[in-house]
Order: sequence, then C-alpha cells, then structure tokens
Amino acid sequence: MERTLIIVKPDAVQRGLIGRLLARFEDKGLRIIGMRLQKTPDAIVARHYEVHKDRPFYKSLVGFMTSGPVVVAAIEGPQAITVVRTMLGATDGRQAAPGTIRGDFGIDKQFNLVHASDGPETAKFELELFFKPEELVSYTRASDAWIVSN
Ligand code: FUP
Repeated sequence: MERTLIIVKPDAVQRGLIGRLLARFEDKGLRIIGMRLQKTPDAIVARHYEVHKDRPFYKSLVGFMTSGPVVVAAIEGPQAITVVRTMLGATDGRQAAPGTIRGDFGIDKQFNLVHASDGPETAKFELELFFKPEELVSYTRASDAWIVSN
C-alpha cells in the first residue's frame, strides 16, 4: 500500500469538476484517507513548488495555485503514487492521452486540473506539508475485499 497527495487545482474547482475528478480515483479502487477544501497560503504553495522556484513559470504558477480554493486529498492504494500519476497524464493537456484526467478535461499546461506527487519522497514531503498525522484516517471499506485480491 502507498499513500500519495493530490490537489484538485483552482481551475477544476472553478469549473465544478471536484466530484467528477474525485470519482475517478474512487472508481479506480483507490481510497480517500484525508481531504480538505482550502485556500492555500502563499508560504505552503512556495514550499510545495520549491523545486520550480527558478523556472520562468514559477511566479505565475504560485499566483494560480493561491488564486482560489483547492481540494487537497490523501489517497491510498496499491502503488498509488504511480497509478495516480498515470491517471493524470502528461503535464500539458494538449499532449495528455485521451482517457487521462488532463487528456479528457484540459488543453493547457498551467490549468491542468490535478496535481499528484511524483515519487515516494515527494509523496511523504507533500502529505506532511498538507496534513497533520491525525487528519489521515486508516480504514477499510466493505468493497476493498473485491478490489484487491490479496
Ligand atoms: P506535473 O508533475 O505534471 O504536475 O508537472 P511539473 O511538476 O513539471 O510542473 C508543475 C506545474 O507547473 C504543472 F502542473 C503546471 C506548471 N507548469 C507550467 O505552468 N509551465 C511549464 O512549462 C511547466 C509546468
């Protein structure tokens, strides 16, 4: 089992896509173990995107990510980090394959709907940045027995 962090970005919230996007993760068999709607403080977004701080798009990206509410969620499942990244598709909606979230819902690089952690270390860092330990809930669903065989 792995845990990963997703952010339903401001463009997706403004477009009324929260439910449809979260449903994709539930449909896949992944479990939401923490979730919150929030306006993210500049300092948190700056830490989250610190790796990009010298890139030309950084200022615009931070402005976008703090422009309105987002939904942050912790998601659990077998190889969840890779599975969720695959579900997102390429960064730019114009290149993202049909069937992926960005391929199906977007046509832009910045307005690309959902963020997800890109590896185990990033997932740990981002989960700790957005959630206190007690905000993550360990549980199983009745359906889990029919989603993962062993
Ligand atoms: P991803 O891992 O697919 O979310 O993309 P990156 O970590 O490479 O980039 C983080 C975010 O920066 C992207 F979601 C969108 C934004 N970005 C731009 O706006 N312009 C770029 O050229 C590259 C990334």
